[in-house]
Amino acid sequence: MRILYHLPLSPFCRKVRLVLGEKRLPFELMMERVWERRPEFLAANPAATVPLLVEENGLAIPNSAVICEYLEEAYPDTPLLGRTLAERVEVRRLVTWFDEKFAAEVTENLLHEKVMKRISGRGNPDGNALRAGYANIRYHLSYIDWLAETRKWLAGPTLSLADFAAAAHLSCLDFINDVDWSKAPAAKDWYARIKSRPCFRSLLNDRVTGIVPPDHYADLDF
Ligand SMILES: N[C@@H](CCC(=O)N[C@@H](CS)C(=O)NCC(=O)O)C(=O)O
Repeated sequence: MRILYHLPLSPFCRKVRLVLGEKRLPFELMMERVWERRPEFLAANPAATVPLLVEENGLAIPNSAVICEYLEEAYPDTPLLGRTLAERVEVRRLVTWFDEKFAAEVTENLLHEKVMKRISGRGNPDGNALRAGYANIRYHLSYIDWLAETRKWLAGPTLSLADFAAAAHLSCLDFINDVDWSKAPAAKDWYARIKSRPCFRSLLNDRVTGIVPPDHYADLDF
């Protein structure tokens, strides 16, 4: 069986889970406490990060961007990178936007500070980082709102990896109740649409010791 080594509140792992689900590729989830530096895991991924996908034939694929490119090449049914060259550029631009810019300006400042530091025993949240995260999420949410208002899906006319990258980050932040959906009605409608897809179900069932998600987290009509 294909195995995805992951952490439940990792947006990069969630993006891969969504892609695997959308492509209907069965997989088993294995939680990897990366900070424990398990030698077998380090041998497969010296970067010591999740996600790591291990195919049934033993091929080990680290890094969510590498995994998503691999899945697109290996399983081209249900394409997620867009149809035309221009669409594919826009999908990749937005995936990079969410996984680099949004991640650095929002996810790192909120999720990493509040959750990752605690579960990996790396100290307390930094107040300056939290303040920056709360300020930045407002701008990012209004950009997502504008994209959702002007396009069918975030990158254009078709559902793509850009939607899954954005939804992966937002779903982690929603789990810790840091997304004010009332400020972004079009983004909220888009998120409700993506949330009701079958590939999202396992994310909505995630439970993390010591953190209770808000009621709306798993509610499809939030
Ligand atoms: N660019 C990498 C980032 C992966 C990453 O940072 N994963 C985090 C969890 S969200 C991790 O494993 N961190 C390990 C650590 O902090 O020691 C990817 O897309 O896979």
